[in-house]
Amino acid sequence: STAFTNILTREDGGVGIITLNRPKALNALSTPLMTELNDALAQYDRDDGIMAIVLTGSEKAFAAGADIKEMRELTFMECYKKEFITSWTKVTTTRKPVIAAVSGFALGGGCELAMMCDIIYASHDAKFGQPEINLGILPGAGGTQRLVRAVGKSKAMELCLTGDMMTAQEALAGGLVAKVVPAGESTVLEEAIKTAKKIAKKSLPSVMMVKECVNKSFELSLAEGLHLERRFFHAAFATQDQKEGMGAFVEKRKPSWTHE
Ligand code: CO8
Repeated sequence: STAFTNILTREDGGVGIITLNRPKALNALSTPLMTELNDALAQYDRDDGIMAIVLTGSEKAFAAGADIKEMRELTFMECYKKEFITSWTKVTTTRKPVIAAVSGFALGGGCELAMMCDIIYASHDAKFGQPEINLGILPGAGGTQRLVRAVGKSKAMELCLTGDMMTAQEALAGGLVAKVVPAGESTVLEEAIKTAKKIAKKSLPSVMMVKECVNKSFELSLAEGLHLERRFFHAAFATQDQKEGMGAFVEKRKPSWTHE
């Protein structure tokens, strides 16, 4: 497997774990880091031994945003011609589920990267925000779009216009995160891995179909979304895992998935 310098990867029980690893820069998202992240995600998506992915950072920062030192001197023409950050979206096209385990700062592009994931778990001291306004710019990868869908217009406007941070508890109340892990025995990363392992034990085709349908709910009308879901539901009856899953239930045994 590829040697990475800005991220760490390891595998555990069918779960691929990617750790953003630029601790001195609070995991600022640079072009080299995002290129490695894209590659690691693509590798796990192709790997038959991996059923789910966890993306995390350090205790102090999931990621404090795009790398301001890299962006400082960028011109419009460079951004435009080179399509700056346009390819930083591999998380959104990864077909296996991706869980973000957020500890510390998830700011700017860090918050946006977490929002590209399918589930966000936050530690009790996680902080989310879109501070781009303080740099004379605006969010560039979903801060004005995904955040609105997650927490509603008023809270998203407040965050994007003031640059203020939101606590893990506020993020939970707003529906941005699925769980806040309190200080104590287990870390947010451990909780995310536990959930990823639970998902890794399901039939992968149904996992992927669920993910595709839920994500399409953001793009489609209700009628179109329900139609897509119904067609996938029909298609699930073409899988071996449907026969196995229902057979196992009726025969009162555990299913043994072939993922086909
Ligand atoms: N870029 C580059 N370096 C950073 C960044 C960053 N975003 N954030 C922190 N660092 C560096 C600091 O420069 C510092 O480096 P050094 O030791 O060399 O001075 C080191 O990390 C530690 O940071 P601080 O000393 O500032 O640590 P504090 O604990 O005092 O403060 C904060 C932590 C509050 C998180 C603070 O670092 C901060 O405000 N960071 C910037 C946050 C920010 O503005 N983020 C938005 C960036 S713009 C953006 O993300 C555009 C989105 C593009 C889309 C991306 C798609 C995925």
